[in-house]
Amino acid sequence: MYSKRFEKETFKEAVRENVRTLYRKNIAEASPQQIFQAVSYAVKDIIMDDWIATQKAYDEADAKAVYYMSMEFLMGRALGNNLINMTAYKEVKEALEEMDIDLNVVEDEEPDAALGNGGLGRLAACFLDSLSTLNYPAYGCGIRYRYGMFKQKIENGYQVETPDNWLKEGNPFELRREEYAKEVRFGGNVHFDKDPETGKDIFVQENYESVLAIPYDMPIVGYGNHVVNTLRVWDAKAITDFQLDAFDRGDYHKSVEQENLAKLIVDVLYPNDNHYAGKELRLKQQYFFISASLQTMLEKYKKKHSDVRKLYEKVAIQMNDTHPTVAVPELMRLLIDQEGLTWEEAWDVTTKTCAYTNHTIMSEALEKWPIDLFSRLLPRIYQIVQEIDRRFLIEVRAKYPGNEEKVRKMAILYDGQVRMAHMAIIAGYSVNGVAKLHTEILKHQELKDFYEMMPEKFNNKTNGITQRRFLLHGNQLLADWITNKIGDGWITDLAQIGKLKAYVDDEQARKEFMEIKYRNKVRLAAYIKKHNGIEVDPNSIFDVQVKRLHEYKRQLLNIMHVMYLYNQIKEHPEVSFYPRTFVFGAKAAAGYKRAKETIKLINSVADVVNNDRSINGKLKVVFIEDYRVSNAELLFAAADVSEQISTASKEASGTGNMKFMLNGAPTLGTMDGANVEIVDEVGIENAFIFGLSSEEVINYENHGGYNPTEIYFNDWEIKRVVDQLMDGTYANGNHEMYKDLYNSLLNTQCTDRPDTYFILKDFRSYADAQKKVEEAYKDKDRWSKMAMMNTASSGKFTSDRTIEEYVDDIWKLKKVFVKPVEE
Ligand code: 26W
Repeated sequence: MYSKRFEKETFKEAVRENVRTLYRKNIAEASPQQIFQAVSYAVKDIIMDDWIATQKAYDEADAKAVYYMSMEFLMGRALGNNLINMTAYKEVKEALEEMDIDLNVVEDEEPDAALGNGGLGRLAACFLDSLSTLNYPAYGCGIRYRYGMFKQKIENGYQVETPDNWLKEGNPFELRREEYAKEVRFGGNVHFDKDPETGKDIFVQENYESVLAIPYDMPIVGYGNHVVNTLRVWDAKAITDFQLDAFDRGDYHKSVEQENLAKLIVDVLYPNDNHYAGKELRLKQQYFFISASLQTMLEKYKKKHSDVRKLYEKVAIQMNDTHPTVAVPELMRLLIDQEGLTWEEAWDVTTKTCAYTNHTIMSEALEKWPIDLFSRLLPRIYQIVQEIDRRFLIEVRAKYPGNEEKVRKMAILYDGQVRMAHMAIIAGYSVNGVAKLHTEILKHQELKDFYEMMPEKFNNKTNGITQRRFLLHGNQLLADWITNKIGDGWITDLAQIGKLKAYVDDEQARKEFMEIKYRNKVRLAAYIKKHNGIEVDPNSIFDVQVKRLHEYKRQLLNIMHVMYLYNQIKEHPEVSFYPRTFVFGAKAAAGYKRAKETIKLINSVADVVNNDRSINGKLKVVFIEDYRVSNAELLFAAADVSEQISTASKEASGTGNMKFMLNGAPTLGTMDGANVEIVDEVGIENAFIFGLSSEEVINYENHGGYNPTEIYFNDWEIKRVVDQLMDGTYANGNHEMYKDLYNSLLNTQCTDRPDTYFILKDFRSYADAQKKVEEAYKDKDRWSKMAMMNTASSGKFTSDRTIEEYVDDIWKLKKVFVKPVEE
């Protein structure tokens, strides 16, 4: 039982009362959405005591806290997860059943909070879950986008984006906190002056535009420990006439301008993943939430402490990729201009407070702001960046005398641009990659110069995922079964899942394990039937690739292999073939042409294959529309095979790979990102590994690429598939539809190298690995052992482990315990 107040009857009464006061209805009259709202308000009410108690405990302990700064928090739905972490899920389910309400239906009424694109945003969400569960004081700081990640519709095989109006019905879990609003200033000019009162030198910003930042708080409930941390996301509002300086009062133009800026600034999440577009509004978003968050952090610190020079004793700031890096100069500004510290004092504080995580080596993802834009928008911040750069380059020249090449390579300001990654590394006291391989590539390739100059900053923190959402909530059948076998310790200590290894040779246990997989496949099959109108056979192999659509993730390799299998089945119907269902789910950035073409290709192949009666349903292809956290939970639970087929070296870590593993799906993948560590844990015999190694890829890249035409002309089956992109087979006779994809593989007319992602190069080895998957699956005993070994070996990949490492090596936090409120 969660707390004394959590009596079933009291809860039921609260739901009834909420329906009555919110909608003037009774339960029978209320719509499912109204029930969702009423239930959620009742749940929030119960959370509230612990939320207050937690913040009070932090205050009393005066504990150090981490501020996790992120442009993205891909939270998904809150209701089910909150109930899980309150350890009240089953009781609430029962209570609602007694009122004739199905909790699953209620949960489905909640829109996903999709304030993120993919891996980086979901990682932030898993981290918050772990921080609360592990009793660490933490604040997530981000933006309350009016529109989150777009909704994806598939029309005639094409992706169509529609706005994600997730706040339409109101968000029952958030708290608007108008009284903690902060002003953020953009543009204008700065001049140097003397303070009329103190006579000290000061910087005065004039003719700026102001926006008011309004915080909304969302509770982050820890598992069974009464800790509730806060995710604070900022909304923007114009400064009203009343709040304008006397000088500006009644300036109509100015107030309209400010109104417009405010509306725009938090309007929408940029839906680019791993692609920097250099939009001015994005820089505004970054400065907006960083300035508001840092002002709040400082104010909170100063309530208890008078010496801001010791800020780092109570605060760690983690920058989730370069997106929040403007935190470095903004903290300097606050410390110097507002708190009166010297440059040296402020630099000492900043460089002991800020730490940076790198999530990608894709060069097109690097944030480099044009200096003219940056300095116009943030004039005072730009001055500070210049000074950071000037002082850093003195150090570089001292260390490498006469080496101006080094200076060019390492400077923050170069070639008319502000290089945010360089600033993050120079100012951060820690720089971490997100999987072992990724960190090694950072140290020895991408960030080599920085590693040589400051090796002590570099460290690895292999990513993780929360088993509370991705097993306990997403796969309740398996969760119960595991608890039955080994107890429930795994929920907060995933290493214990290793105890399942004792059952791998137990035939009965394996039968039960596979029976649960089957039931989850039936659940997914029903979802597919409902959403796609396609019948899939739960006895077929469910082979799943779900992740953002990107060339380096190679969905194209997967679908071309499906085309290859289809050719073989058509040609040799007599050859035995184990039925296979290929499931895809992926959003493409709206302007990413090749990615969108790939979605169309997948859907076209699906149309042809699914409607070809001659193949007896041996092959099915399904594209899951609008892949997001909520349907991801169903997909992981139901997968037999986890497709993790990125070009080696390109996927920093991957976290979907871990979610599949946890749910008992062996990895079919390259030696990339965290796949390497998955193989370390589960054993190479329990995975299907193929393709070039990262060294081989990097070596080719350093020597002008490779020649795909050779493969094309020497492997007729590959040639046939490539030609089918151009012969209209999957385009109703249209020869142009996939021309761009075809060209990306073979054509050197395009200025870049052909097949930069080594699709043809890895094709044969992928097809061979796929053949091995089929062989392994046919052997039920062998497969069930493999599947179970994956679940049993997934202990390392909990975000609880990752967070403990961040705490030990970077943040240095202490646990704070919260006493439950008794009545
Ligand atoms: C500026 C545009 C932009 C937007 C998002 C650039 C880069 C990003 C992210 C860094 C992309 C991302 O989500 N990266 C993923 O981060 C995960 C968490 O660490 C890793 O598991 C994935 O491998 C990595 O692709």
